[in-house]
Amino acid sequence: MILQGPAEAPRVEGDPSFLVNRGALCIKGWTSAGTLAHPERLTRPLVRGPDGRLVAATWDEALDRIVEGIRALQSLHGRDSVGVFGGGSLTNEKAYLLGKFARVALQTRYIDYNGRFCMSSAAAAALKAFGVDRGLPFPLAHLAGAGAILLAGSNLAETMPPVMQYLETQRARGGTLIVADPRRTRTAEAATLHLRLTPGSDAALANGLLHILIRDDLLDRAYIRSRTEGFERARAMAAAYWPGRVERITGVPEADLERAAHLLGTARSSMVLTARGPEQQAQGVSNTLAFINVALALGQVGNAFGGYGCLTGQGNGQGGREHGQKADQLPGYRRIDDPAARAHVAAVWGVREEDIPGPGISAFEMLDRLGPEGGIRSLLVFGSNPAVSAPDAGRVEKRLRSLDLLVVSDFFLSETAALADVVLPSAQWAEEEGTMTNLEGRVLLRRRAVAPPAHVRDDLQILCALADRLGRGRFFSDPGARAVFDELRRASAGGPADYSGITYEKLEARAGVFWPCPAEDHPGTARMFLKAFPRPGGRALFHAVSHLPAAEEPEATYPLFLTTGRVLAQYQSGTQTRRVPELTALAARPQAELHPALARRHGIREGDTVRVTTRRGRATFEARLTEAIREDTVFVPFHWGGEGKANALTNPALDPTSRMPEFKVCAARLERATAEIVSEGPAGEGRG
Ligand SMILES: Nc1nc2c(c(=O)[nH]1)N[C@H]1C(S)=C(S)[C@@H](COP(=O)(O)OP(=O)(O)OC[C@H]3O[C@@H](n4cnc5c(=O)[nH]c(N)nc54)[C@H](O)[C@@H]3O)O[C@H]1N2
Ligand SMILES: Nc1nc2c(c(=O)[nH]1)N[C@H]1C(S)=C(S)[C@@H](COP(=O)(O)OP(=O)(O)OC[C@H]3O[C@@H](n4cnc5c(=O)[nH]c(N)nc54)[C@H](O)[C@@H]3O)O[C@H]1N2
Ligand SMILES: [Mo]
Repeated sequence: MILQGPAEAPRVEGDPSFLVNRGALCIKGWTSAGTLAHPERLTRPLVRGPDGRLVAATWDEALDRIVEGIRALQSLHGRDSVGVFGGGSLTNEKAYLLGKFARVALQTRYIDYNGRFCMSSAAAAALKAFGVDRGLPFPLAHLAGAGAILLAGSNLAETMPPVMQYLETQRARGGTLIVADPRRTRTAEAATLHLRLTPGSDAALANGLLHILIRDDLLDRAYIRSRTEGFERARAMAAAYWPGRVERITGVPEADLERAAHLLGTARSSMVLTARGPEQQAQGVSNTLAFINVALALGQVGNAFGGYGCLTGQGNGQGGREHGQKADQLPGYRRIDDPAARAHVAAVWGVREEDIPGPGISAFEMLDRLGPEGGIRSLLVFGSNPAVSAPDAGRVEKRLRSLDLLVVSDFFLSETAALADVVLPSAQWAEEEGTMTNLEGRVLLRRRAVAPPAHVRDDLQILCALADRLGRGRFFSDPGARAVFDELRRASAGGPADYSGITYEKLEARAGVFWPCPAEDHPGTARMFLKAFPRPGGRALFHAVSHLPAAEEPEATYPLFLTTGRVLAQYQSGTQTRRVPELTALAARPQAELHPALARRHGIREGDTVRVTTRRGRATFEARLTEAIREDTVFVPFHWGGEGKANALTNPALDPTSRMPEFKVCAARLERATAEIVSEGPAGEGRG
């Protein structure tokens, strides 16, 4: 992206020479300057006064308040009484420094981040199957060369519009696209074949595809023999997923299943891509593994214009999951319980290995332990808005309110910041230098284009100032992003995500560098798995996966499936996009997508206010009638707080491995709301 014009009215344009998007931006990209000089921008620290209101304060007052609070809590309740919550929109430098801040300055084990709600299932599955997690192990542009693509639970026409150009080219070259989604999305409309599966039935669908590939001998047996292990167990499992049974579980007609398997099995190359649809489930890791099995059986992983990839969501959703803001992780994608990793990172940090805390707990588990009962009495939030985006958000909001000290760094007063004791105004994207690692594993340099408003600091400065006041300043000098990156390079050296050969100079000279890049004269690794997998023995591993029902299935009181996700013109918890007029003009209110037949049964017409209730809470939406959705399913976006907060409804059932919540499936009841019901009170208050 290129920013032009004076800081007051910068203009954002795509860069046609940039290899990832070839200049294409989505509407949120070209309106993104709207958040820079916005009238609601936070420009002073805010501190909660004795009367309970947030009032402007100096940086000294705000930082002192935080440090006094932390010291008091830690001396009374121990170091683990303070937790840290990060995000995948932070630069690599910030994510790295936040992890170090938690372990070295606060010396707490409790740190996790919003990527737990996003990438954790795909990450865990890729680690199990391939030994490493790099979202796309090949450049995005390779989609255009694929013979067949299976896109499972991704609506990239709305969530990553610039990618559509590659799918269009792929189709123009005779390629085919299969989309598995309970809704006929804009993405599904562009597909050769749409599999409109029942929410939560992905593992059955993938096993059904594997069954047909085996039955009809569409496998790559030489590849399976030479490059994989565990196939026999997966084959035995798939034997139980004959098409008729899979049709009963998934609702996908047998004929469509057969056609999908044959499109994949006979194409010149094939790709299987997953996104949050199958991943954000209590069976998210199994679902992803079942799709990986399909790509392995087709002999495609490591093949040109084929393979498996997950479509990472946030701007730095990849780098954000590599450098230590995850509870069990140290920089370079190292494990915090690995003695060698600890020793390496301790040496870079200049601390004793035994002083690095052990693993903490996952995002939702940590949020659920906030307050006196759970023992985490203070939380520092950098780059997330969990009051809106966490599952069972009513419960999470109660926990946030029970904290002794909540600190939020943000550039707007998000719903979470509005609950805080101290709010720190931070710089945003165009105002600071740093690196981001995109969905392809390509490390990119984000240049500073404009100066932040007066009195606003960036997160690196904030963390260093806090560390200094905590008496740990010698580990956190404030040398700026470039120096933090150089330290990150050393900390990542030799780890799975090795950045040691990447420098700012190299990033300035090129359109990014792919990791692993273990030496300065190394070109980076655009394509992975060409010859081997980073697993013992060098082979990829099949997993025998069975379909298990969703944690909560429809029954008499809650007879419908509820699923949640995104719309084009809003982003995440909406803190940024709900403030941009061009975007709110397109998506002003949260709408519930209902099939006309379902709406008729409930006496609901287009535009009516409807109430959706689950075991956790209720929320109200404007009805949008569409035949694109299954009759048994309601879809709501999660970009709003207040009465239209989708996460007042969602189920925090967690995947046993990734600890990913089940955002994509729960059981719900639908009613037409009367005016009285709408004005009854904030959503999520009524607990069913
Ligand atoms: N406009 C916009 N774009 C975004 C974002 C945004 O907030 N707004 N956020 C970014 C981020 S962080 C992310 S993670 C990505 C997410 O990108 P996507 O994964 O494309 O987005 P979602 O809308 O969450 O979910 C994708 C699809 O999963 C389907 N789905 C629901 N339940 C199931 C199921 O059980 N199985 C299957 N197979 N599919 C199911 C939904 O109908 C939906 O169409 O988008 C990124 N891009
Ligand atoms: N129901 C439901 N819930 C979901 C999902 C779903 O599909 N359904 N998807 C989940 C997914 S995939 C994700 S990624 C999460 C996202 O959920 P959140 O983490 O809540 O997402 P954002 O709205 O991006 O929140 C980022 C906040 O940090 C601020 N911010 C951005 N950049 C910076 C920075 O550099 N520094 C600081 N200090 N602040 C910054 C923004 O203004 C914003 O307030 O939501 C999850 N929740
Ligand atoms: Mo995400």
